[in-house]
Amino acid sequence: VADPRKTAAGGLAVALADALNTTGGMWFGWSGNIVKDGATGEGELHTQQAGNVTLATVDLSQEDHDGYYLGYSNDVLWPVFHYRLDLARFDAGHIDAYRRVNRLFARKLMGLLKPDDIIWVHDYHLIPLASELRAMGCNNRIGFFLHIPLPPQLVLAAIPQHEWLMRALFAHDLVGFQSEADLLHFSRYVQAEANATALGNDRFRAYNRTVRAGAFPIGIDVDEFQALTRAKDGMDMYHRMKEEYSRRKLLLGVERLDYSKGLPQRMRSFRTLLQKYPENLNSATLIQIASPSREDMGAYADLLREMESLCGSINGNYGELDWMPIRYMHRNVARKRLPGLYRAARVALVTPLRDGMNLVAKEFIAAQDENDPGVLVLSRFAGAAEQLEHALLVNPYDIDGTAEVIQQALQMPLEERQARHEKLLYRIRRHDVHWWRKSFLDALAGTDSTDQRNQVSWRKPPRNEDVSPVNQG
Ligand code: ADQ
Repeated sequence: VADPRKTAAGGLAVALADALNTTGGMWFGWSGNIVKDGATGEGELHTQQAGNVTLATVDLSQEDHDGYYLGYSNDVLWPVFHYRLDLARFDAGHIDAYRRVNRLFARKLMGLLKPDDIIWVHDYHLIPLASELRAMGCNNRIGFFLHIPLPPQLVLAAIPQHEWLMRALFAHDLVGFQSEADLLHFSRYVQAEANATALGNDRFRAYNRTVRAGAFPIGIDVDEFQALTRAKDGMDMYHRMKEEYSRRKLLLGVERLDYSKGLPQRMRSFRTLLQKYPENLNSATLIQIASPSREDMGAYADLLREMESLCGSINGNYGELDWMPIRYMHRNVARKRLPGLYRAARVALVTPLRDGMNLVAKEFIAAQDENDPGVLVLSRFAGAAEQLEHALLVNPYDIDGTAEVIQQALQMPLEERQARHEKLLYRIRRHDVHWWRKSFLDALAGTDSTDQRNQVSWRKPPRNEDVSPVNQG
């Protein structure tokens, strides 16, 4: 739970705070604090007031944090939902913690609910929250939004508890995805695995319940981001970078250091660019900012080492006394300075291997000078590609192909840059974060399923001994 009064909280926190501020409401979730196992305070509910929004948070024990957050959420659901079965660790025990914490949250939340409250659940950490609430007799309207991709049926089916997870989605009245591709995966999964009936209007019937599902691509607050760009810190950053790189062409990548973001592939494409198009030597400079993320997990430590070694070798092989091809920074940039950096870049490289949406792509567009805009190179595997087809779309696995497109971006004439930027800006304005919030909440308000909320029997999740592949048959 982010404190919506702090501007550092960013786009999503701002959008949700807006929604809550207009009606008043409560933001419920993990406090971010871990208390020692068995210590008093474990699972204790804290509330504080932020304007007319109540922040209600629960602390987690070390064991619950490790099993629920690091274990099941980030070592099972995150890799599988990003198509990385090779990185998933289906260790027994994690599912128990995942269920235990969701049940703990449900219990704490249940005591705070009023009968006409609308509940909006966010993301993969909380898939079974609604079914736990329903089992406790909760009849409120509940919507769920998945911020990450939903993989195809056969990838999803690798999770030993896939059937239980997907059944839990049917405890909601509305389930929202980032893209049409995700919605299609949902529809195919439930029809193939749960014998669901598609009722039309994006409604599906399975497990004795009807759920509505839709694609609600998340956006950014374009006006807020443009105001940040024009503010002093943004402009200072912009001028500093413009001056520093006046004789060079600046390329930029910004993300969390995560294996879904395609960073090593991007570095290799940049290396190929320098090899194949030597006019970029001593000129093209890639600033790569990768903020630390989930550092206590093995796959992330491996990625950190790989990035350090790749950037070191590219700089060692191609660098000059007065020019380094890559400036790699393993840290955060202050949100108020980020737009200035985006605006100073000639090309943004947003090349995830898989991404639910990707807000960096949209922020980059919002921050550009429309008279002299930069070019967005975007992975076709980011959810954002469905809306932003006027970017230069790439397949990030294709190292040579991506290098060619980066060269095209660096060479793009002003007129074409302007024409593409105009279309992209139109898209991100039309589907901004306020549109996203309103369209989801309107769709949720329009669902009509009070009559069926109690009909389904919520099956217990499999216990450890039941989740081995042998028993899945
Ligand atoms: P993320 O995977 O975190 O989000 P993204 O959508 O790109 O990815 O959002 C990242 C946010 O953090 C942006 O606002 C960006 O400006 C900021 N940020 C990233 N790196 C930063 C850095 N080094 N310094 C400062 N700020 C940084 C998940 C899903 C996405 C989905 C979002 C929202 O994985 O696919 O778009 O949720 O639904």
